[in-house]
Amino acid sequence: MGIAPSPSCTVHPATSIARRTGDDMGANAGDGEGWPNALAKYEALASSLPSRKGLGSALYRRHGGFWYPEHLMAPTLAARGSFVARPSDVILATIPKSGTTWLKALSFSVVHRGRHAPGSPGHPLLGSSPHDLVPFLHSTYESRSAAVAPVDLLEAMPSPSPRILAVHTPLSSLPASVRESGCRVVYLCRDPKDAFVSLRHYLDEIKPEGSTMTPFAEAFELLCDGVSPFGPMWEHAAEYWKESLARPEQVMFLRYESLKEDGAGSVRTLAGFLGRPFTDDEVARGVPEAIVELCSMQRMRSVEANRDGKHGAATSWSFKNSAFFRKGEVGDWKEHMTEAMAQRLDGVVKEKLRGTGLSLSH
Ligand code: PPS
Repeated sequence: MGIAPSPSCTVHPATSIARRTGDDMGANAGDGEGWPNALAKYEALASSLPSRKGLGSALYRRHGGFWYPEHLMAPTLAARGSFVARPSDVILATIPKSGTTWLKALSFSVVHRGRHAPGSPGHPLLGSSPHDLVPFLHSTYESRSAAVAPVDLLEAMPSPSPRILAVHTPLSSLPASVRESGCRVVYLCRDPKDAFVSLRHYLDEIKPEGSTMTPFAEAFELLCDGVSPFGPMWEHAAEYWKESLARPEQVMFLRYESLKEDGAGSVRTLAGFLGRPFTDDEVARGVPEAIVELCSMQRMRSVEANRDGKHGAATSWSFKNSAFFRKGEVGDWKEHMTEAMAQRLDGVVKEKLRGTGLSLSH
């Protein structure tokens, strides 16, 4: 069992936590010889961690003060044990259902716009899922194949440079090299009520055949208790929020609702943070707006790879990419939660974030 991160901590504690918990045992977690033996060791460690029923059909494991879907615990620990970040890397961090897919598409378009103009018919986002263009770090570590060691896969990535990777991992459990390398981290949060409703729909859609979902009311209670994927969600956001204040050049804090409200403005801010500000000429040509349009729900939904393609085809949990695109609205929680539930969750989140200056409810 890991050490719970301190809510008031603004300094990245990953290195010291790794030493204390011993979950860096697979120094060779990524190399060919040690893999997948190292994964087996991480799986043994993961299965020894405290567990609890989750919000959908899967069990959660607790590590470092956060709850992880069971199948992602070992890959997350393995990534932490061996991933070596580069200064040029871009890491996108979210709690599930906060707009990860959208942020992946936007970041890819911004970073690679020199090579792929957002209006071009051959743009990669019109042929591939954002999740294939910007993989989750943990997905690389889910591979059981001895032939493809995660470190080699990650080293071979990408063409084109820089690497853009996504994580749901709490800041305090990221590989230490993320902070040490100085690479940029973009965090996207969303109103917890909408994220919860979105999560429930998603979990229901992707649940393995024959499995049953935790009832809605029970799942809501778990959420309010801090039990959610990579949650407590307020703690997850607070860690990144504090880091974005302490190290604004490395960590940027974004909101789903702001992206909806001012897409082009948000994309311009994102581009600046990523060291690729739009030129006056690009602004005059409407490039930020073109990126917003390319990554819009409507456009993304119409792409065949997003409609019929599969996510996680190489892993044990595979489902259709269409599960990542539902409504994409702000305030959809009103269709699924009572006012009393909303007030309860808002109250819990407000209380937990007291003194941080952060508010998550929209
Ligand atoms: S995941 O599984 O964590 O990667 O899911 P994530 O992408 O974070 O969240 C899915 C929700 O984001 C909505 N979505 C979008 N909103 C706006 N624009 C675009 N392009 C977009 N793409 C996905 C998606 O519909 C889910 O939200 P809900 O509320 O369920 O519609």
